Amino acid sequence: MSELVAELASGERRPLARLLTRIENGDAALRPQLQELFGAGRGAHVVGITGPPGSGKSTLVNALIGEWRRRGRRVGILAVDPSSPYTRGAILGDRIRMMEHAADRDVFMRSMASRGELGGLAATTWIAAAALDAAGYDPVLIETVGAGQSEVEIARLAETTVVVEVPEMGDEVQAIKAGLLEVADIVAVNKGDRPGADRAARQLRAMMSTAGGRVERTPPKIMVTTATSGDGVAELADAVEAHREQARSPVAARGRAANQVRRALADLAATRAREHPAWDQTVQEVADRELDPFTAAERLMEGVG
Ligand SMILES: Nc1nc2c(ncn2[C@@H]2O[C@H](COP(=O)(O)OP(=O)(O)OP(=O)(O)O)[C@@H](O)[C@H]2O)c(=O)[nH]1
Ligand SMILES: [Mg+2]
Repeated sequence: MSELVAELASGERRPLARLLTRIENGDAALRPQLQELFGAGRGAHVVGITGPPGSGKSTLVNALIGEWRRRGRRVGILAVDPSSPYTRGAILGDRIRMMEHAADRDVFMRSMASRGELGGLAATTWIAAAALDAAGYDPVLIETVGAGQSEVEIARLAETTVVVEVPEMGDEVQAIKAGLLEVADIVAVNKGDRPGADRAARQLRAMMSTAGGRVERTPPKIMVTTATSGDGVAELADAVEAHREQARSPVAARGRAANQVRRALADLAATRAREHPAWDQTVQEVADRELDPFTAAERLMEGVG
């Protein structure tokens, strides 16, 4: 066993924190160790928590941590912020909300921002999840702030994805349906203490059961939670655990693996193309409309294998 894996297995926090910093910084020296890092995984359940800003994701994560601690689990949390300089405040807020568990040695919380030049935030996140797994945390929760494309992508990497919504969805529903709900395994209609939560849940259920083009997918489970009081949180934890087996079916595992390889391939190709001696020249030719972007990409792919 290498030093890296042995350190993680020791259960000490400092080596894990150091490793996460290296992952976040895209430290190229880590690349040869990734095989070993992934091999050291203990099979943690990786759970994505996503949804629109302010829907209560962090509050719900905090409540879920409490629930899983009562069940004797060690919980790892990655709070991922794709637009970090912009939402520093949100992350600070997350920290404060999860402060309740700050002194708990069996809870490891870390905020991740996009800094790495090697691999995008999605890749960085799943490598970080592998590190938490190797360190013995299970489940590993990934909270993503916001509701854009990068969040959807990060959600796709998780084995189980919980989308946190609020009752007052109104006309947004159609727009949201196209994006986030597509990746949801479970939808938590949070702020269940507000009027209309049960109605919103019923509407979602009706909508999801008639949504076309998703025959190969089981419709998501729709639940109502109140993160602030804890109502529905144990049921949500149960639903997440129940989904674990489904997430590990050969078909689901293969789909996830394909996404990961595709993502890694795109990152790798982009990085290598930027190192290509013809990069500057080629980009300029595209800017000058002498070359189309596809031919340019093909040129830059030559000899990068
Ligand atoms: N009434 C009510 N308020 C809630 C509930 N859950 C969360 N909130 C409140 O909603 C606000 C936003 O909660 P957060 O947990 O920060 O939401 P978030 O989705 O993590 O927000 P971002 O990370 O900024 O996207 C806070 O003021 C919470 O106290 C709930 O179940 N009921
Ligand atoms: Mg949050």
